[in-house]
Amino acid sequence: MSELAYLSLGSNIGDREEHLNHAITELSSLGKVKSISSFYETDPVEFVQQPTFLNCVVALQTDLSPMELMNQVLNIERRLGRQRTQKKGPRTLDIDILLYGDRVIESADLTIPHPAMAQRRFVLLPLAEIAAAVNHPVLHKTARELLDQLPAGQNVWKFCKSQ
Ligand code: GSY
Repeated sequence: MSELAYLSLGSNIGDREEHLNHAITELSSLGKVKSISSFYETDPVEFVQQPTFLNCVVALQTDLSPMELMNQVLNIERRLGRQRTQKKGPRTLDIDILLYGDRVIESADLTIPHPAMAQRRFVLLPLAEIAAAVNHPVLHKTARELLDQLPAGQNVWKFCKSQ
């Protein structure tokens, strides 16, 4: 049965816009891309001594199971040249599965909803742009409510796409 998944994409090395666009094209082979948020320039969080990120959120209708989706996402990251050298450090492409329908999954390899999503403005702002009413199945709040309750901080601003 197909499910609607939400994925967060980020890049802070090289041609970030090209990396996100390339990843979205690759994601379209895993199901139907239903919506794409604007791209946002975002200050790095957690490990802050690194370049500014470009982030967006994509809604993907897919027949893949959560584990299959995770494995395919890892393949896309590898194809775009991601090397996991420094934890939380700069990356050509990062794709996180935020939500997979209303499913709650806690396995050794995969946690859904993404454990940090409710603290991240670079996730919640683009998510609320395309799915303000989507439910967080653990916190029982919508994307808009989670965004509204974030403390001030974490600069995020809309990116003007090049032609
Ligand atoms: O988990 C996503 C990678 N990442 C990001 C990101 O995508 N955007 C911003 N702004 N900060 C980040 N810190 C990490 S780690």
